[in-house]
Amino acid sequence: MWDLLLTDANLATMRGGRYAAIERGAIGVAGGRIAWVGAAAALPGPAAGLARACESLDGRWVTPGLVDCHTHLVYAGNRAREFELRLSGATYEEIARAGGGILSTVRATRDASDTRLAQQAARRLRRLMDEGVTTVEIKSGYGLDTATEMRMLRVARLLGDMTGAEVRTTFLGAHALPPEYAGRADDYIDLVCGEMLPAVAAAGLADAVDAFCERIAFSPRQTARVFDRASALGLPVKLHADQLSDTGGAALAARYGALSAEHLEHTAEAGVAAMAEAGTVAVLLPGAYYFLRETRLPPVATIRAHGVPMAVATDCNPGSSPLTSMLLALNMACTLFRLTPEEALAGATAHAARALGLAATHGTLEPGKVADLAAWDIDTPAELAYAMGANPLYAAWKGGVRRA
Ligand code: DI6
Ligand code: FE
Repeated sequence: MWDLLLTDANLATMRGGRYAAIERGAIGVAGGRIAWVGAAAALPGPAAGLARACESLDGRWVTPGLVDCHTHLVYAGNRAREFELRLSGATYEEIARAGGGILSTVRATRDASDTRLAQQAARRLRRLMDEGVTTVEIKSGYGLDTATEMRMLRVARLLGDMTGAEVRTTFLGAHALPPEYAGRADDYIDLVCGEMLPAVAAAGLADAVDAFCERIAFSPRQTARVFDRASALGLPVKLHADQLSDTGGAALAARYGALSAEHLEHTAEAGVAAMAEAGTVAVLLPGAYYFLRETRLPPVATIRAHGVPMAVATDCNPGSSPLTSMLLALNMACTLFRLTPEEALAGATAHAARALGLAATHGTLEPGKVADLAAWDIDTPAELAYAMGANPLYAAWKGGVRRA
């Protein structure tokens, strides 16, 4: 006897990163997992006898719950003033070098109470969930001292309890150089490796470790030191790679067997080939490309040609992508980066789960996987990427429990 049976649903199962659609399908849920998926005609008996609860979805589409695999959504304050400055000609890099940018958010975050941080972040997370997100990755990186980095990660974990979303946390201590270490980047990396990483690992606060490898942040050599320490502590790595310039970040990430390399606007073919070899997912962040008015596109055709799985995420953060809509990210992935709507949806489900190391349990509609589901008022799955500003979410389930 299943706990729940959804019938009269069209399913975009996203198996193998394709729609792999099943029309007139059904899904059985037991113990929070998907127990059965298939055409309703193939159900092993009359619906009423199979589950304690039965719900007809009247021909709506069901997809896996969306996975936003790259966000910085815990922070205080905002950067609307910086947005104005950029619109009158200042660049993101210039603002960062003048002590604004990420460091202005660091000041606001250090000053904010846990309660305030959690309230502001929960509002952003609920916006994502309103559009079918059931799993979200959240990075630290606006504390840049041990206490505040750990506070950010604790708040991120707390958000899971507050909202019912599944939260995966990433330690991003190497996001920017804090003012107290100005001119001493190697000393700061000593702190990240010698104090922050061991403390974060001992407290079990991070599922992965990230760094910003960029000329305004940390060099490949400094990034490698962080990755060596993370690997020694048994934590998987991922990297903000080649966003503003080609520092060889994608290849560096691949060398460490990274789960993912992200942004990639300036990645050359050799970096993509290394990712293919290592099984590293390419995480595309069209919101940041759009909001920074970038012109250099990530090498999508090359990524596709090498068979590297592409994920799509919001990069929700106050400076380069104040975006709380996965559906808009899907639209932008298509219009700006030329993904197909099918690739975009795979990037928000199957491949996003892979980017978080959750491929075995999340991201597709398959028996045995966690029953994270989204039901949509649409006629074709391509509509999810097509309609701008629409929200066709009808219902969402996290672990088989209805959330929206
Ligand atoms: N790249 C980004 O796009 C975000 N972090 C990063 O390393 C931006 C973070 C910010 O501007 O606050
Ligand atoms: Fe980011």
